[in-house]
Amino acid sequence: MQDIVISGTGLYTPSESVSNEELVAAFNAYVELHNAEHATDIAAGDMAPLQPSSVEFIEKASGIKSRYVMDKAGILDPERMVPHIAERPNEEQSVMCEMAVAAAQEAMAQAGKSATDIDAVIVAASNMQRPYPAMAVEIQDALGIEGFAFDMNVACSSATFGIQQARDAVLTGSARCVLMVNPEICTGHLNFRDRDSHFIFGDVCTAVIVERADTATGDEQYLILDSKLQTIYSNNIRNNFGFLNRCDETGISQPDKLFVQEGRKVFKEVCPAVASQISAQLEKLDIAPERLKRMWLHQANLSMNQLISRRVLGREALPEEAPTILDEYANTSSAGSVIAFHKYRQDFEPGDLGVLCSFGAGYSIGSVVLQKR
Ligand code: CO8
Repeated sequence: MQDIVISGTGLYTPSESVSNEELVAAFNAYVELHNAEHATDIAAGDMAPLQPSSVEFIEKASGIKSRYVMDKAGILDPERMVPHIAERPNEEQSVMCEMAVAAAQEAMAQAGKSATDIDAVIVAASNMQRPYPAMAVEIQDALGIEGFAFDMNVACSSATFGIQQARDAVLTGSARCVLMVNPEICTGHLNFRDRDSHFIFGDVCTAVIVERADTATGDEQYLILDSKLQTIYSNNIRNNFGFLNRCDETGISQPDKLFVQEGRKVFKEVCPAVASQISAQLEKLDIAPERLKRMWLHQANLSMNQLISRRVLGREALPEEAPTILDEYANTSSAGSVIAFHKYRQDFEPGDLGVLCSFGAGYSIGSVVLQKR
């Protein structure tokens, strides 16, 4: 079998960031407005008052301290609580394309690849800004890449599933080299009026170059030793937004048309499944857990990552063994584990091993075992 490598990664980070303090102040201003507006019903016991959010809760429950966003003003306006992202004319580059091009250019430069070296573009993300034409085709055109391009969605696991699709395309010879990008505008699908989830997500875009080892010329190459995907149906993370919404007016603008979850259940059900998948994969590859230098884990919740790494390693992981970026970026869905990989691998020596792993809605779990060449 051909050796396939990841030879470059790129990261686009929005310029604006929102701290927990800013987010909670906006949420609590909204709560005061809402409760004042419904004071009569609340006093009569016909409506429960909304409860304020808390910085301490957010940091303790999730490990998140801030998030990058495409538009801060709209999110922090208690009368709006939705980012302002203006529609653009069809002739203009769309916003997801713009962020993807920036991340892709960094990944291509790192891999030493030009547009003519790449045969396919995969856009793998939780939410596409439109159904068609595929975001991937617009991005392909913007970068001047020939060949084919398509979009795919496996929620938080989109990137690892995308890496496997890219690897398969290179293995079968349908592409020499694939660009896989993850534009995530999570704030567009986040209910900033929901106390349980308003703090969870941020915006970002990551990019990965996958190619045959014998064509790779970049300084940093990571051999894909194995890639394992798993899906298990669950309604505990769900978003019912879709093209059929207009066919039933009663559902329009209801909370289930944005991100909703049973966070506790997700935590309890997903962590053991992820740890078992990684452990079984390492056993199959005959890699003892102590040989793993790093786990670039999905960035949803700090305690989740501590639990998963503890189960895999059989002891507490050192911070550098399972690096955290969610404190600064929050949950960026599919991009989270790729951000961790992009930022925390400079100390890798040839032969060092790591696992890139994502998990989330579906449920979906993807784990890719990598070795530095
Ligand atoms: N401030 C103060 N108190 C709060 C707040 C708040 N903001 N929110 C809840 N509380 C209170 C609750 O009311 C509750 O009070 P009580 O005990 O009196 O009932 C108490 O705090 C505890 O609440 P929870 O049980 O909900 O709190 P947890 O400790 O479980 O923490 C978390 C909540 C952080 C959400 C945690 O459960 C978690 O992280 N779970 C895992 C979630 C996860 O990984 N989800 C993956 C989703 S991402 C994904 O798959 C991609 C989706 C696609 C992207 C979509 C883009 C938008």
